[in-house]
Amino acid sequence: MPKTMLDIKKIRKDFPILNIKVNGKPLIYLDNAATSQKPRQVIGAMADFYQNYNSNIHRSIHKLGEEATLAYEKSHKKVADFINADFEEIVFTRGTTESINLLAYSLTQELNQGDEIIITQMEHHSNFVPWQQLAKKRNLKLKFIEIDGEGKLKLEQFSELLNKKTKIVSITHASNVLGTINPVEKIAKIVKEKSNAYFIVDGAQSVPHMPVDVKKMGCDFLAFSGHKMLGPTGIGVLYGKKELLERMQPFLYGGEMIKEVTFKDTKFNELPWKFEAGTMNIAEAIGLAAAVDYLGKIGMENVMRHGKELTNYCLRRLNEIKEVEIYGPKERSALVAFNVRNVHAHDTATILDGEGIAVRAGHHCAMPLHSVLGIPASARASFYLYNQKEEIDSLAEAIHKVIKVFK
Ligand code: C6P
Repeated sequence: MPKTMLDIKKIRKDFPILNIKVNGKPLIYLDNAATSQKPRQVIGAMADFYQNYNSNIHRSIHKLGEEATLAYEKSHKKVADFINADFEEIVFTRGTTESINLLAYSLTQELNQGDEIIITQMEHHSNFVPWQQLAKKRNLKLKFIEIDGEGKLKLEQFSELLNKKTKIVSITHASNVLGTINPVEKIAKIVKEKSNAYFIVDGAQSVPHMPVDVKKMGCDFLAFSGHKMLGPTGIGVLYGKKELLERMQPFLYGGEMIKEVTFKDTKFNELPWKFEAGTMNIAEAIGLAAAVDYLGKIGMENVMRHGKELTNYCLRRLNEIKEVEIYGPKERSALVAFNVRNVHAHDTATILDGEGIAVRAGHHCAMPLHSVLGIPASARASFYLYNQKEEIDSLAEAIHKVIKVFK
C-alpha cells in the first residue's frame, strides 16, 4: 500500500485544539473513536450561521429563514452524496444511538411474536440495548453471531442463525473495541438470499474512516454520527432505502413532520421530513456539511490509508512491549484496544493523561463484548487524520512508565 499522501502538518493547523497543553504537556489526542476534534472550517460554518443567518427552517418566508432552509437542505444533499444515497433517504437525528432507536421503534409494526433479530457479540450498546428491549417487550428472539479468538465474526454460524423468522439483522461495520471490519457486503448478500430480513449497519466507526457507498454495501439502513467525523455533537444520520422509509411509521410526531392536520387525522410530510419532527439541530447540520466538505477534499481513500498506517504502526510498537495485551485482529479500523498486564485500564489511562495523552478506558459501551473477552475493561487508542507516528512513539514511551509504576 502506498504511504500516506496527507500533509499532516498542514491539516493539524486547521484544528485549534491541537495546540493546547494538557497537564503541562502538548495534547496527544488519541480518543477519536469517542469523538473527533473539529477543524476551524466546521467551527466557522456554525459561527457563521449564528452570526449571519440564524433562523428556523421550513417555516419562515423571510430572508433569513430562506437562507437557513437552503443551507440545511444543502447539508442533507452533501451527506447523501457522501454515502451515495438519494436526498430523500437521509434523515437527520441526534446520532447513531437515536438512528437505531428510531428503527427499533418504527419497525415494530412489522414484527410479530416469535420473530427473530440477529446482532453480534461485538455490538456497541447502541446497537444492542434497543433490540434487546424490543425483543423483551414484543416476545421476539434475539440471537448473536459469536466472535472467534481473533475477534472476527464466525460467519459460518450466521447462515445457521438465519431463517424465515429472521426480521432484522443489525451489525456494526467496524467494532469500536476490536477494530474488526465486518464484511457487510457479503453479509448483505447472505441476508437477502436466505431471509426477508431488514439489514441494518451501524456505521459509527466506519463512515468517518473509509469510503462508504450504501448502494454497493447493499444495506437497508445505515446509522452514523457527525461528531466522530469532524462534525459537531447533536447531529447524526439515518440512511434508509426510500421505499422502506416511505412504509415506516414516524418516530416522533409534531411540527414539520406533517402535510395536513385535521381534528380527525394527520397526513405525514414527504421524505425525509416525515422523520424530522420539531425544530432540528440546524447549526449542527450545517457543521456536519462543512465536515463532509473537509473530508471530501482530503479524500476518504487517503483518510483510510493514513488510519491504516497509524494503526499498523501502533500495533507494531505495542507488540514490542511484552506486558501489553492487544485485542482484535491484525486487519482493522483506526483503533487499538489493549491492557497492560495486571494494571487496570483506568490506571493506565490516568498515567497516560499525566503525559498529555488522551485515550479512553473502560468498557467502551460494549459490556457484553468485554465479558466475552473475559476482561472488565480495556484502554483504547484511536486515530484520525491529524494524528502522527510521533504521537504513537509517545504513547509507547508512556506505557513503559505505566509498567514501571506498577512493577
Ligand atoms: N462509540 C466510543 O467511544 P453516538 O454516541 O450515538 O454518537 O454513537 C454510538 C455508537 C454506536 N456504535 C458504535 C460502533 C460506536 O462506537 C458508538 C459510539 C463511542 O466507542 C462513544 S460510546
